[in-house]
Amino acid sequence: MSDNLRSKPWRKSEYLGDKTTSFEQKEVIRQRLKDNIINYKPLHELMPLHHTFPRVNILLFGAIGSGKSSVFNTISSVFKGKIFDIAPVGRSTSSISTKLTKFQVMYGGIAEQLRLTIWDTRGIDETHLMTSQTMKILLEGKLPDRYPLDPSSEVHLDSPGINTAPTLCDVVHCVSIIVDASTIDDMDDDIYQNIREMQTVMISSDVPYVIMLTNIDKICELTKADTTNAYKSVRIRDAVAKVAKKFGVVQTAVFFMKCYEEETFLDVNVDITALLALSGILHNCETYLHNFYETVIELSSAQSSVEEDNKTLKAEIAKLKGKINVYTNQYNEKSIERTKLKKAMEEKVGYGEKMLKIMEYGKMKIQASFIETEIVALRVKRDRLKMECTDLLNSPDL
Ligand SMILES: Nc1nc2c(ncn2[C@@H]2O[C@H](COP(=O)(O)OP(=O)(O)O)[C@@H](O)[C@H]2O)c(=O)[nH]1
Ligand SMILES: [Mg+2]
Repeated sequence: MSDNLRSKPWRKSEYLGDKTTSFEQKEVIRQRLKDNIINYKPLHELMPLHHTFPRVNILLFGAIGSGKSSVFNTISSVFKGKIFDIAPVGRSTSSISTKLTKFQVMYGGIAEQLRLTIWDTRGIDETHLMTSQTMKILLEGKLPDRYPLDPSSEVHLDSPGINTAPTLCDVVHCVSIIVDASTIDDMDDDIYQNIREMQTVMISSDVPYVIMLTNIDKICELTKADTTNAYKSVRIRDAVAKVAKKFGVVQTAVFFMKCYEEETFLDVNVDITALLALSGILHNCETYLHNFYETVIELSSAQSSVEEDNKTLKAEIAKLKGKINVYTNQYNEKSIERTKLKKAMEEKVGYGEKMLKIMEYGKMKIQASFIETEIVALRVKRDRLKMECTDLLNSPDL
């Protein structure tokens, strides 16, 4: 395969234009892509006002060593703004992550989380292929975080921690099948057949899946030098075409990224490529939720209305505070006026005019106290909502 770049990207992206992008422009693109995902709310455009579905669940599935944990670590690093390895990454053929781990992606400090969860699994090898039953249970969201997952052995549904009544919030909304781009041709046949078999389980469970190519830096020097070159690289284009054919998917269902392995600093090109791939996965999660629209609405309302109402109340309070400032100023002006009037009265100047001013002042005073009452009522309402929020956050269902 030839190693060269096309003059125009073989895959169009609204972010990466045809022309060479400067470093400064790339910084802006990275921020825009990050902001889009930070502000991502599942099925947001189709939600009634104040409704939010909590988060989407993305399962990483593939052979041991294909780069599943690295995919999570890379995404996590992008949002942390520094290299951040949470999921253990193994260099040997036997994976070190044996438990199903449900990772939250944090951004801008420990308290903020993206509305997505990434599920990392141990992965499969020749002697530990996944059974259809295990995949089905996994997709149904019955297995808790930290469940010791041996893909080849049976899951006992009476084991502790099993969620026997999962809702649409608990299920997998998209599977990302991780494939090492440098070993597409050398993939063990048992592993390949197992992934194909699992694809049929995903189809019968209505869960969309995509292919995620890792190690793209290993098959293209130009991509190694600048990861966004992957969009113009003939080698990456050919690898995408090959893997799409191998797994029976359309080429647009194949995404790719270079994972951080030994770097100590972030690279804007690695970040952009990873963010574009994650955006593609989120798009597939949206498709899933769209198919279960009614249930999504049902599950969204209860949790979010309190949160949204609280925000609205805060905005109302801020507005009222502004109003009260205006009234206070007017009140003070009137007080000064009153003092002057009193003085004028004492000096026995035009009695009718003074009376009018005094009445105006009284009106302002009533208005101000009315606003005060409104503020107190809103505070009570807000505090009640805050308590409701706390109850909800502590509820075992969340
Ligand atoms: N050069 C390079 N190495 C990668 C990439 N993705 C993963 N690796 C390396 O591949 C090895 C296996 O990755 P790991 O995430 O542990 O695979 P897992 O078993 O599927 O979780 C590790 O040494 C990673 O650093 C990549 O995109 N480029
Ligand atoms: Mg791993």
